[in-house]
Amino acid sequence: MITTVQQHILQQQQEISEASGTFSWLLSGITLATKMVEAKIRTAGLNDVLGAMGQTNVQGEQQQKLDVYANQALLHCLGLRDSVAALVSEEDEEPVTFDRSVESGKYIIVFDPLDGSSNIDVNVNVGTIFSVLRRLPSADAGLQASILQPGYAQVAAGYVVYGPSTVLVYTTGHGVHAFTLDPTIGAYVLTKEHMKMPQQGSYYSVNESNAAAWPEEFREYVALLRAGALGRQYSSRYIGSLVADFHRTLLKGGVFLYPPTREQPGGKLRLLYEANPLAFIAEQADGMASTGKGRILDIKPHGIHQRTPFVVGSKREVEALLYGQGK
Ligand code: AHM
Ligand code: MG
Repeated sequence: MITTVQQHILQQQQEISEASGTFSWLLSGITLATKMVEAKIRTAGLNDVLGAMGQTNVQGEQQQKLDVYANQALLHCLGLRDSVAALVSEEDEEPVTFDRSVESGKYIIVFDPLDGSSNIDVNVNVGTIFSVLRRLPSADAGLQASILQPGYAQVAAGYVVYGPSTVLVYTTGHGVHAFTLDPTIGAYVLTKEHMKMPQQGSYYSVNESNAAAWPEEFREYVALLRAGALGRQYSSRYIGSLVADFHRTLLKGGVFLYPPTREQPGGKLRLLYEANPLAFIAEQADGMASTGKGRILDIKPHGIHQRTPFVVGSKREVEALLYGQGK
């Protein structure tokens, strides 16, 4: 018998403290939106959704038509759920907030609607990343305080990778589970439960064209991997879609890194909707996620679009960066 993601979340919900169906109803908003995005991507060359929108987003990046579509799909599908207090998107400068009481509007969803959008036009994998936070109960804690919680406070996180098949991976802090979209029935069906990242892998994944602009310790680290100092002969793999590079790292092990550069000393990737959710998943799968100095999930955010250096992957590789190769 198949298990759909909806059934799985309901089962998980009974095991965790969420007694009502609220949480599964909330996540069903995400799965619905990603199915809408999937349908658009699948036929991207046939309809007029490829290419740029002609405007830039809050990050100063060219918005692609599919970026805008994916953002609207998520805002629409989630905004209708009573349990949502705020939606925070890579594409919107400010959070979208809803006038709902603390009792009903219990959750905040933070998302990157279409990650890796530079890959859309060339038919390469893209993805959606999401993170769920609980609104802080205190009456005087404004929504901003609830949004800027450290990653360890996430109640759920996940992503969808739109690849040869469409795969959804999520955690609620009770393991990492993967579902594949079965297009014949339109449902995400359980394909891997309690996923674990290998303790060491054979791939490293980084945009090496930036090497001259990295801090010295990152250059030395990648040189060490190349030299086989961790007892493995590494190959490099870099898709340029974080979700796809992370998904491979989750399955095969190894390390993905986006170090700081001279131009971007704070790193390129965003903390709230890229690094935090993937760090939560990595740790749940026995992997690690770090800035190169400390744990991603411990960072106290100060802004919703804040960036961070990001190193994620198998324990062996991440520890080698943090503590040196002997560890
Ligand atoms: P995006 O959210 O605008 O798509 O940007 C994030 C992407 C990640 O998916 C990917 O890891 C990274 O940017 C690639 O950056 P670069 O082209 O500098 O290697
Ligand atoms: Mg992104």
